[in-house]
Amino acid sequence: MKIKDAKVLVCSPARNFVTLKILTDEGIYGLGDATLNGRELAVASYLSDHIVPCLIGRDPFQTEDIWQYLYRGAYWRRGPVTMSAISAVDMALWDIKGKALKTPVYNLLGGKSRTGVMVYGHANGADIGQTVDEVGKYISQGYLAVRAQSGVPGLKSTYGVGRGQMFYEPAEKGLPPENVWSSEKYLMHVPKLFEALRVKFGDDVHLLHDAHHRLTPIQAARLGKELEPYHLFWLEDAVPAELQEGFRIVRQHTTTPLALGEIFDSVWDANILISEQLIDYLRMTVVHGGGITNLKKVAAFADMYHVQTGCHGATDLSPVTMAAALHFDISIPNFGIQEYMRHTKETDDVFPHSYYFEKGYLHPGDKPGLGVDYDEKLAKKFPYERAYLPVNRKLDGTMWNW
Ligand code: EZ4
Ligand code: CO
Repeated sequence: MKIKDAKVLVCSPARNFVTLKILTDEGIYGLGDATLNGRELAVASYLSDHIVPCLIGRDPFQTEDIWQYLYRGAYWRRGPVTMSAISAVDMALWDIKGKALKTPVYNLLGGKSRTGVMVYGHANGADIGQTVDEVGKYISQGYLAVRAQSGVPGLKSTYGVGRGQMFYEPAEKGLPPENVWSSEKYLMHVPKLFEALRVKFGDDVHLLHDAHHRLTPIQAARLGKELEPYHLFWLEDAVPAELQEGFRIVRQHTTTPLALGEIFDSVWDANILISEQLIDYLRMTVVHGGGITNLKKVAAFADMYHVQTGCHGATDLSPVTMAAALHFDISIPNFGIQEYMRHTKETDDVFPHSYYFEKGYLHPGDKPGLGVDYDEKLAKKFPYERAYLPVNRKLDGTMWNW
C-alpha cells in the first residue's frame, strides 16, 4: 500500500477544526486531527506546504519511521504547530492500518485493558449555587466524575464559566476577548465551592478542578492544602509549567493530586515532573502530544513513576482526537481518566463516529480503524472563521496567564 494523496480540510461547525485525510492507492483513507485552538491555519499550512509533499509514495504502515522522519528528520523539533501536524499524520496512519487489517486501533495497541473509559464532564456556573445545580445534572446523566468551575465574586468573567453550559467553548470570533483576574479573590472562593459540592453530593462522585495556569507555586500549595478535606480527583494546571522544578514546592505542601500537561507537546515538557513524581496525572493528548506513536511511549515512561494519564478532551479537540484518545485510553495500563466535553450537533454531524457514552464511560466502538468519518460535503457549509482564546489581565491591567 502506498500513500497517494493527502488533503488538509478546514471547517467550522460551531468551532474551527483542521482535519488531515490521507488517501492510499488501495482506496483506504485515514483521518487525523490537527486542530490547534486559535492557530488553526498555521498547522494547516505546515501540513499542506511542508508535510504532505513528503508523504506521497510512502508505505502508510510505517508509523514509526514516518514519525521519526517528520520529527527527527525536520531539524526544527517540537512546538505546538509542528507537533499538531505530526500528530495528525500519525492518527491518520493508525486509522489506515486498522482499516486495512479490519480491526479497531485498540487491538493494535495491546487490546482492551478495561471495559470502558471513565470520563469527566464540565460543570460551570456564574456562582456556587449554579455550579452545584450543573454538577447535579451531570450526575443524573450517569457521570462518575465532574469538573466544577464557578464565577468568582468581584470578577466579571473567569476561566471555565462562559457561553453555554454543556458545550462550553472558550474561543470567540473576532479578536481575543479580555478577562480580568484576581488570584486573591479566587483563592478565597474555590474551597467554598467544593465544600458546597461535598455537602450536597457526598463523597462518591469524583470532583475535579482546573486552575488554568493562574497561580504561583506557593498559592497553588495553599489551594491544594485547603481543598484536601474535599478529596479532589485532581487539581489541574495550578501553575504554568515551563519551570518544572516549581512543582516541588506545590508537591511538598499538599496531598491533593495534581494534573498537568494539556499544552505539552513533548516528553521533555514533563521529564522532571514525571521522574521526580511531582504530578499524578499527565494531560498530554494525542493531537498535541505527537500522536498515538509518541503518547504510547510517554505513557510507558510515566507508568514507571506511578503517573497516570488524563488526556485533554475539550471541544477544540475534534471527534477524531476523541476517538484516537479512546483507543489509547482503553489499551494502556496506566489510564486514569479522560476529559469529555460534548461536541455540538453540527460538529458530530460533520464527524460521524462510533464512540458512545454509557453510564459514565466512553466506549470506542468496534469499527475498524479509529471509527470516525468526515462528511466533506456538509463541512463545506461551515467555512473557517477566525477565533481566539481569551487573554487575561489582573485588576490593575497587568497581563496575566489565561
Ligand atoms: O482551556 O481546550 O481542561 N480543559 C481546558 C480547556 C482549554 C481549551 C483551550 O484550547 O483547560 O478548556
Ligand atoms: Co485544562
